[in-house]
Amino acid sequence: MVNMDITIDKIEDLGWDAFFESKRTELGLDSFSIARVIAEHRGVYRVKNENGEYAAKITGKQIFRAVSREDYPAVGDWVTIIELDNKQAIIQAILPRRSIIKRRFGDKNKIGEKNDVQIIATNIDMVFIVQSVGRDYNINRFERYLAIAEDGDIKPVIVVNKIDLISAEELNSKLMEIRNRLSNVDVIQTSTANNEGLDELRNYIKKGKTYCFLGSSGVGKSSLINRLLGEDIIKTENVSSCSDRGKHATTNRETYFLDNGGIVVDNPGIREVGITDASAGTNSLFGEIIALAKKCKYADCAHIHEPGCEMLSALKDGRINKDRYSNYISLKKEAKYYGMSDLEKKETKGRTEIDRRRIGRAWKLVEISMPISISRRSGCSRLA
Ligand SMILES: Nc1nc2c(ncn2[C@@H]2O[C@H](COP(=O)(O)OP(=O)(O)OP(=O)(O)O)[C@@H](O)[C@H]2O)c(=O)[nH]1
Ligand SMILES: [Mg+2]
Ligand SMILES: [Zn+2]
Repeated sequence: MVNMDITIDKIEDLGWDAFFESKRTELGLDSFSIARVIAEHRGVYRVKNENGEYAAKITGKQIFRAVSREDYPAVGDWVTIIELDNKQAIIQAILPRRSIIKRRFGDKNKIGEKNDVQIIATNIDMVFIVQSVGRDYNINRFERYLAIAEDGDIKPVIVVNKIDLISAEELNSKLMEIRNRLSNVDVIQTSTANNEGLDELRNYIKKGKTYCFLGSSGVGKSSLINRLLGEDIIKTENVSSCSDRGKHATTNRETYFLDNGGIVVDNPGIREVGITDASAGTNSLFGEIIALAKKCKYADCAHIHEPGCEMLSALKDGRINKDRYSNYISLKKEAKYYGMSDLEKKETKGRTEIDRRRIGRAWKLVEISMPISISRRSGCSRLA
């Protein structure tokens, strides 16, 4: 694997610090070897410490005891291991996480159908949220990623990439739109084609800290990391010329070590940025909207059609931005479902259960016909 030959002298070079040291001591795990999960592929974790890298697994007993996805190790985790022969190891325990980036995936329109949580990475200090200025660019998507970052208590930085593809005027209007909508976030503009903004990106990266690149497929996450590495270590793939979508060149989460001591996690492109219980995130992300919500005369107002709703009147007279409002409402709806108690979830599920049974057959047909619609999409018949 790519980073195999990178040896580290001390565990601090992998991001270990006083926080994890104290957790380890608190849990009485001082006598066990520790390592960091740097990659995952189908239930096998690659873990690394000052003695090298190991292919590690968890025990059947741990799988049996796992209640949710969060009980499994994830890339970025600190774990205690038992070293075996041939650079194999068994993961014994996961140390408490300092931060966690997770998303919900599944069909957000079909409440109760499938709402799985995926852990993207843990113990991340800063997240770079990347979009390319191409046709797939969407400012709402930044807001979704920001909600995920805030929920994980991780500082986000917006990276607008491929700026070589548009004119200075177009770029300025995009940046202005970002500044108007997302005023408290750092924004950098980059191009791996002409190296613009790469020094600025590099300046964010500090020794012993861990960074994560998030964004859709094809936006240039791996290309940016290659620039930081100083050579093309990670495989990249051209985007489809007609749809402007990436081809999912990166398939596994993988950690890279930069010369300046920074630790960087590359991620596969994310298809759908479903938020989990990001209500905390949405609360500070939409500060001015929340303030209006508090002024609303109905305590349980949904701010969608209630007559006399303060938010709707602000929307009408232009005190709040229409796009921000609609993104807020849709994120809130998602977060609300996620924040429901188990009982509420069951009730909602019960309602959809009947519908699901009724459309059971149609459901199967949809699954079977999927590859056709995918191949149609990549065949770009739209533009032919
Ligand atoms: N014009 C231009 N092309 C770029 C830039 N950055 C990346 N690309 C190209 O965009 C394509 C996709 O880049 P990747 O780095 O593979 O994108 P990714 O985000 O890692 O995609 P996945 O691994 O599929 O999630 C490649 O052909 C890159 O050469 C840029 O700044 N400008
Ligand atoms: Mg990639
Ligand atoms: Zn209201």
